[in-house]
Amino acid sequence: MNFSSSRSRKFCRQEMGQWTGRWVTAALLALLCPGCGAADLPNFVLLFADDLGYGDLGFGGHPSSLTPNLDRLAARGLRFTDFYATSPVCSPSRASLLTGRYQTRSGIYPGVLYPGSKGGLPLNETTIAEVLKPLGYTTAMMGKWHLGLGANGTYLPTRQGFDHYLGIPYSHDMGPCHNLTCFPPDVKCFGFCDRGVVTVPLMSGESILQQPVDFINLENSYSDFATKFIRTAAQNKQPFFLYYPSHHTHYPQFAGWKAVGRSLRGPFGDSLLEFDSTVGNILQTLEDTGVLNNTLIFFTADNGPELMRMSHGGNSGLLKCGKGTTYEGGMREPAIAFWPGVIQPGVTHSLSSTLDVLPTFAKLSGASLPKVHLDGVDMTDILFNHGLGNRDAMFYYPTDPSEKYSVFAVRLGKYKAHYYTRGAAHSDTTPDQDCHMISTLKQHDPPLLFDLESDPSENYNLSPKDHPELVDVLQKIQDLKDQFEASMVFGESEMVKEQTLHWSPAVPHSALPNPSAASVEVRGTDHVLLCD
Ligand SMILES: [Ca+2]
Repeated sequence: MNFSSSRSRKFCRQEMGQWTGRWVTAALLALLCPGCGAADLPNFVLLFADDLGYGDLGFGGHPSSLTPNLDRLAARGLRFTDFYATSPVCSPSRASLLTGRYQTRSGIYPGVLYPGSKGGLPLNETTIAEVLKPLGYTTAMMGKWHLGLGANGTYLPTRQGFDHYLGIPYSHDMGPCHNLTCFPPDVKCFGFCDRGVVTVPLMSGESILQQPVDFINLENSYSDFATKFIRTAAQNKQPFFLYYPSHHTHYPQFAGWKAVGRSLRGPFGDSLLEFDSTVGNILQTLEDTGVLNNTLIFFTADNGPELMRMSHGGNSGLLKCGKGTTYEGGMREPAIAFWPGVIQPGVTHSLSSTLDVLPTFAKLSGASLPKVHLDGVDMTDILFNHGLGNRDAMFYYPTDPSEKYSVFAVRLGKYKAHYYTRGAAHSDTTPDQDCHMISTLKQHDPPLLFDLESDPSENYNLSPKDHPELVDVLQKIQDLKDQFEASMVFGESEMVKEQTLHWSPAVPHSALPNPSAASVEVRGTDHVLLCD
């Protein structure tokens, strides 16, 4: 696991290590060590699981999940106990991860984008890939985009700073799946996916490679794509950013030959294992190419488990409810930062969020921050000093944020105040009826208040009547909420724009459930996007 084959670079690193006794930013390194060029900029691998709960992983205590590679990252990296996504559903959570801004600013609300959505993440939003590109990074993404498709691929990853893309541009249940094979040899996908739309495509860049996608071999394709990308970047001594938002473990689960039947947990466990195997392949490739010690790997997930799928959904562990809700189970996620020799193994209880990834990568690379209102803060104090970090509060938006209701809950330190609560269909079927769709919107005045350190399950409301000492806490939270709301400028909603099936990726008519659903133009073996 050589840091670099260059003796001068090793010398520079050793000198810097002696000088600081710990990590320094790449920008500072470049300033003090002119011999260390672009190849010394850190690489970034961002792993983003889908609908994965706080209790789903082996290191999180799940008894039958099999995640040896994520467990390895957790054991040798820094594990976050108090890490949050910004939304309990997919698209808005992804918008915040890639921009460092709440989804309300970029207009990725309410709900999620669909194959026929006209809107997408606005091109004037700056993604992590676009932050890194000016420094000479090569960038790639594989997996689930879900930030829009648009006319002629207007909103695809290739238009948002990613040099290379292989993946499904939205959720893999957003197309008919009842006749598709999700597990070998020929186990059909469980349940019903969306109908009345085209089958789900696999895209390379802005062209369609397959439609419908071949679920059995999809993960192999991703692993090969990652291997090739990392090897090429390492050979060219070019810093890189690989973003892998996985389709696993969103419904319907799928897996290939190497994972099917191998976990004790059934389809969800096999799907999770297959994702884990790609994590292992990425780790091995980083090691084989000699760049592992110059690469930060960050892992987390977009939102909590879809409990309505029962054993085919995930598990939020001791947290209340799951996907679709602003209870902890909807938005609090497992997270790991792994950088051997640089980030010391351990556990941090510091409050952190997907919002903080962009500012952190920018700090580590010396990149300029976008000149917009960022909601994320730099996590380097947490990563390198195991410090408290710079985040004081977390604001919980529901799936349908509005200026009228604003945030449903606020976390300040160990306290969380719920101003509104509501169940969700995504979290139906659990014994706790608060999670269910029948639990309609309820306002709380004074807010429900929970101490998440002594009561992470949000069981015991601390009423100010019984706890007068907490009146000040509630006031501080209210002040923060007022301040946050004053800073919030809602972007125009991208979701309410017109939806037309003609915006969907085109496919050969023979592959369509309804041949009139899309038009097609074939060039060689690729099918291109057409919009009427
Ligand atoms: Ca999701």
